[in-house]
Amino acid sequence: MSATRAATFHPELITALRSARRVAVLTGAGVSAESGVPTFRDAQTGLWENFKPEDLATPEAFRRNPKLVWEWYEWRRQKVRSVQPNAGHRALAGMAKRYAEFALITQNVDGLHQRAGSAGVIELHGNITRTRCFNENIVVPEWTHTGEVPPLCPQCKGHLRPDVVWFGEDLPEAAINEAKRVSSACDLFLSLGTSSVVYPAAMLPEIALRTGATVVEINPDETPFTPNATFSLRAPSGVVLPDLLRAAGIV
Ligand code: BJW
Repeated sequence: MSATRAATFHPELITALRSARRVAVLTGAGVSAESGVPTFRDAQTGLWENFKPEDLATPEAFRRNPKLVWEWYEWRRQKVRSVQPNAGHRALAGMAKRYAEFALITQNVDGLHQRAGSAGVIELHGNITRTRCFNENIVVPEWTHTGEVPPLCPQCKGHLRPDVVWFGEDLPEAAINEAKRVSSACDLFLSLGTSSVVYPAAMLPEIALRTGATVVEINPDETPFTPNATFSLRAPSGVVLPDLLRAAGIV
């Protein structure tokens, strides 16, 4: 079966996977889609169909209506808790073991890479399972459940919020610096399941290209980055990534 599949991939792509020494991977919401997590721009279903993500994932939206924003994240937290990592997440965890230098950068806030066994994941946009104080900007692991929505910070009594990065907010400095470093030092870069429209994450494959890496995009749909990719595989990552790695003899 692998031999048949191998024929479907460009031989230079297989060679790039086999000869790479330093690999960087950027993932987006599409990688979790096959687990049943709605992608960011498809997330407006059910209760949330009347809201645009840009009206919910901003500090202004939280100031305007903290209850609405908290409840949107609570809905998403419950969704994430109810799903499992998929074959794409597991393929990346396996891939890490085969390269001397391997960095997994994610825009996802769902923690599914870690649950699939990936270590040292660079989280650019935070993690939905953590909570922080909106005023003090510190992670708050526990609070008293008084029924208040959003719950209140035990220290300052201000609102708690998810520990994620909203539009207009800075990314965690260590995470974005490390992401830029590994993107400029790699010889193979994979861009998986991202619409490539949100910056600064969208600049990472461009950095990798500029520094001479082979850049592979996997996405069922075309993105603004597609014309620049060295190879573009138009398919779901949970199917094509395991196939590709098997064809190259990586996993
Ligand atoms: C599959 C699939 C399958 C489906 N297999 N694939 C430079 C130029 C222009 C604007 C800016 C700029 N620099 C900064 C900005 C402003 C802004 C920005 O980028 N705006 C753009 C929208 C224009 N960026 C920021 O504000 C960032 N902060 C910042 O830069 O601070 C300094 C600064 C501020 C202001 C001005 C200038 C500088 C912060 C960005 C934070 C993003 N936060 C979010 C929310 C996180 C919390 C949460 O989850 O609620 O992060 S927004 C949302 O988008 C989320 C995602 O991580 C992110 C990326 O989305 P992603 O992952 O690509 O998902 P989708 O849904 O868009 O796409 C899914 C893809 O999967 C699709 O392509 C499908 O086809 C595909 N797919 N099934 C593979 N099975």
